[in-house]
Amino acid sequence: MSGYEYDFGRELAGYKAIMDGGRSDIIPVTTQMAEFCMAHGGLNGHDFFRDPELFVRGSLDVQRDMGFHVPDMVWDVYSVEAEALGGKMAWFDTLYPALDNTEVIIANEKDLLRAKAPDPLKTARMPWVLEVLQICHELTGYTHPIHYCSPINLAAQVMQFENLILAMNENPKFVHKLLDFLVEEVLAPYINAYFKVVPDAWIANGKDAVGSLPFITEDILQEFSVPYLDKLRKLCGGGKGIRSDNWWGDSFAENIENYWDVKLHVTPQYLKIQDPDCFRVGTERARAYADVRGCALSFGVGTLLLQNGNKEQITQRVHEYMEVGSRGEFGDKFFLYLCSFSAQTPAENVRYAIDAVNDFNKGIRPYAGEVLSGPDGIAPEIAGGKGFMGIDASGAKSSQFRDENAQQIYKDIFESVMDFDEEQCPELVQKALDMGCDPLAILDEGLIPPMGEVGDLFAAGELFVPEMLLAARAMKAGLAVLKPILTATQSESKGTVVLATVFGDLHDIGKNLVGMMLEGAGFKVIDLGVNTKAEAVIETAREVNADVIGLSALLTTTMPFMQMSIKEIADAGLDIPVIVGGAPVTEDFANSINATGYGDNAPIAVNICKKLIGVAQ
Ligand code: B1M
Repeated sequence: MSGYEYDFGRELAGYKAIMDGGRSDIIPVTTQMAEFCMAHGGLNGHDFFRDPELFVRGSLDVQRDMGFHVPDMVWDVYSVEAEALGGKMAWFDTLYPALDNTEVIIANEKDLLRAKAPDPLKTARMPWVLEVLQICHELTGYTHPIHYCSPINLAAQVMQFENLILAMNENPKFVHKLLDFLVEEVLAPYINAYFKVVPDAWIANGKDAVGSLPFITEDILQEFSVPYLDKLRKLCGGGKGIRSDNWWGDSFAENIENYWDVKLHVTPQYLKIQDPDCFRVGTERARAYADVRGCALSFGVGTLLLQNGNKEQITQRVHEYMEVGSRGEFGDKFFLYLCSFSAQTPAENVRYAIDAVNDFNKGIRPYAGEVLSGPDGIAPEIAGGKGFMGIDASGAKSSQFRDENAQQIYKDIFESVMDFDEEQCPELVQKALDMGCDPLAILDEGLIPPMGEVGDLFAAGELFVPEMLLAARAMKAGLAVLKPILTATQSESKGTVVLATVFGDLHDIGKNLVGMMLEGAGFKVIDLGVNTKAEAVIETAREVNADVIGLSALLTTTMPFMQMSIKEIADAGLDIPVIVGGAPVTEDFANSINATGYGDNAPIAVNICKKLIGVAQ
């Protein structure tokens, strides 16, 4: 017994040993589960994420009762620093609070000059975080790391993701200045304050949802991410504890071993690979890499499998990851990660996962020798079978645009969009007009097809998000030349789509891509943004006489709001088709909530809209 009020025992000691560069005779498991703890304890989000004692005890009570190995405190890790810079927050009863990202905090040099460095001991909820970590230490004896929002992700929070990506292209100097400010004036003081107030503190773990492939390219990673993580480490004492461990996208890397080298550079303590990448790449390949480097290793079991899988699926995945992870000379430097338990994860699934870990540690191994992961692995739908971000795992699809007879100028316009050339594209559109081409044909044969092509390449994993944004920008520059003429000739849009991310959900990158693709295909898009209640959707759809309503959700916890929205739309007497999409949404779910259509990815969403309004077969 440790003498602390909460005793996490032998597995915690093993985890600490691995973090210190040592070995463990037992495989520890870590996770992320604040929302589950809140729901399980019947607590309200407004109190839970504001009262430090309630947050710590509420989390520890559930973690102890469920038999977790390592105390876990994961608050709304992407919003604390942005809130301290003046960002507005959205608060919910049953969900994590989140930064209301509809407002840009820093848009330009002027805003940056005005930005005030927060005081970690006084500003917004930074002191709340420090208090949480102090209380956790008092109650458990464990020095829980601080989570910070990594520099590039924080830049995306203060500028909005799309603005950041475009600024990297147009005004990289400004982005570098912003990143310097965020690292020097916000993150380093915050982390250093934590090192001062929490006993034995030395680990600060960056959270980086948009800071890895395929949100950014490998070039962006090298120019705008890694140098700032290095700088942060330097400003915080230079130790290995300054890390950023939740990068995705391993399966998109051109050379995966090189990508892992970079991951190991920013997180020198261990290499962590999480689903869906872990399953796609294969545990054995990662094990082989870690054997060569002699480094610690961690595999992360996916959120959707943990929420929707049955006992067998969960146990099998946990056992494979533990078995392969713990093989060989360095196998005693392995820990398992359970990606996240949401408010909606059934408590029995949490137990299945923990039982599976404990059984494996006791030697109960019904799946010994079975390895399902890898490029040829059989991933059930739950494991991310539909791909990541709607990106197909099965390789490139053939291009839609292969018309040998297409005239040269349309081809040139097509190429200019594919080259993201926002100067040449409008010039070529003007040239086509000067040559007497029909403006509608320029649109339909020059500007719209490359967006379809870009969407297909994205869906095939051959283009990343920044490239899609740049292509959309070039297309829009060309469209700007055509617009006055199309309006003058009263050319109709293909139809009007009202688009929104549902209530409680602040994710908009996927929805925005769908919106861009719809615009690229000639639709008028009314985008209501994020965190949208059904009333707003209904009101707007009525007002604009919408042809289609599109709803997006990225959290399993906000999927019920999708269902409620569809019901309210029907109750309001609107006879408008509703299509749905987003990473956790499946065709079965869409059918079960009476959605008219389901878009696995952006190009599919566009095709469904075309079919719904009768412009495609
Ligand atoms: Co969040 N997040 N996040 N996050 N985030 C997820 C979704 C999560 C799975 C990560 C994880 O833990 N494994 C997890 C959810 C777990 C669950 O559901 N139970 C999660 C969590 C927990 C959270 C927070 C609670 C974290 C915290 O505060 N502790 C918080 C929640 C805030 C809130 O919304 N209330 C949060 C915050 C954030 C950021 C702000 C940092 C950032 C969002 C930035 C932004 O959107 N402006 C973020 C991100 C980026 C992610 C991940 C990494 C990526 C999501 C994304 O943008 N994908 C995500 C992990 C993952 O997905 N594996 C994660 C890229 C996008 C192109 O794909 O949206 O799927 P997607 O869109 C595709 C298709 O799905 C389809 O087309 C698109 C293109 O092909 N599609 C449609 C999308 N909408 C469609 C609509 C259609 C048709 C097709 O018809 C209308």
